[in-house]
Amino acid sequence: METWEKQYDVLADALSECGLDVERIKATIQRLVVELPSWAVGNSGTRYGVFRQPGAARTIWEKVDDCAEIQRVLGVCPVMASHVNWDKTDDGRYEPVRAYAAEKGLRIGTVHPNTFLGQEYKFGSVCNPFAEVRQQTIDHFIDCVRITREFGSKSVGIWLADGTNYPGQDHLRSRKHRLYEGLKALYDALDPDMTLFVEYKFFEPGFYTTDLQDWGMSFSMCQRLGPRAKVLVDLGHHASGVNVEHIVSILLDENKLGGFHINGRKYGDDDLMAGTINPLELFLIFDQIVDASLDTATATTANAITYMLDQSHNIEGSIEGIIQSVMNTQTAHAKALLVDRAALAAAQEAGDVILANRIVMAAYETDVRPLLAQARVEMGRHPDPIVAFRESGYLQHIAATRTGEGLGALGG
Ligand code: RM4
Ligand code: MN
Ligand code: MN
Repeated sequence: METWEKQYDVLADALSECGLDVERIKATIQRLVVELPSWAVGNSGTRYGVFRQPGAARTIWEKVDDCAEIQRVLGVCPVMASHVNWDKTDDGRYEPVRAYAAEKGLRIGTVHPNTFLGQEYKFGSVCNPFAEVRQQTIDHFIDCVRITREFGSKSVGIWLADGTNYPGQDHLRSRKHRLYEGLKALYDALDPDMTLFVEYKFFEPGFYTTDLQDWGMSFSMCQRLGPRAKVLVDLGHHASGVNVEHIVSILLDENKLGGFHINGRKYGDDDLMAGTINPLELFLIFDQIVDASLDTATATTANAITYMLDQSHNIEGSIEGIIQSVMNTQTAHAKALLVDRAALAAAQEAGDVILANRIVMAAYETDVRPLLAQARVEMGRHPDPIVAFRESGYLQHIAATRTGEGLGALGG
């Protein structure tokens, strides 16, 4: 018997004694799907430079191969999200990608239009003061819907680089009106079974104003657009000190939370591996989601959330960085499933602040590694996906066979 197996037996007994249903918890862990970002398996980096990785994926086909390998070791990532301008096919057709992905056990997830890689976008895309650029953006959106359809995907995720750098540069309320018109054109172009995720970010590349700068702005746009528009929360897109789990709880309560771009941050939009810098925050976010999943008023929204990674692996190996990020996400989720919600409700009703906090922290402080290992083994996976990946020889294989440079996010 391996050490973790003994630890699992002890933990499972302890959790059962607390009245938790361990089998149900494992099943919930196994069901949490994380979409893999195609743009993170290619070379990615910062605006200062990109450290190229041996064997980095060069095409969407190779990105599918890498994501299939990640899925092989994890079992909870059968979906690859795409960023259209980094994932172009030679002939502009995408059904073949869908078929190739399906052969590898994957489907294509959220499709991200790209309205920032082009000289024309200097003053923005949909908010641009020039009508011809706005029209060009809308044409791109409509083409993205076609691509989404060909991929067999049901969601489009929009993040806009629109903003201004100087007071007076543009008329802010006019930009808001242009923003709505642009998003409405995209929303109206969607097939009836497609969802639009609207992402916000507080700054960058605009350093004075950003047209969708916080959840309130995304939320009000989504409200006006309609029921198939939902807010996407990128964990790195908030100012320091902002309480992200509180935002998540409000969006859940409004049934307007659509998805996440999960990553880690210390300062700004750092795109570090999920759960590496502030694992407590990630846990508290999942705590809100698990809580909402138990409430009939919010369960449908909570259970339909799309989880994606949005990261940039600048110094760590991309594939290992992604695997570790999914594992850290699972850790936060598993801990949130351990919160004794009945005891917590009682402590809150009694106004017992210390006890209420202790109950939440007891879950956070539980070592869930044996539980996750068991959940993985029951899915036919290795208890430690990083070890499985290292033992596979996949990295050596791609390093030897892929010559030339692979490009991903910011990898140009
Ligand atoms: C943004 C945002 C988007 C991502 C781009 C590349 O900061 O996170 O989701 O697609 O970067
Ligand atoms: Mn993002
Ligand atoms: Mn970002």
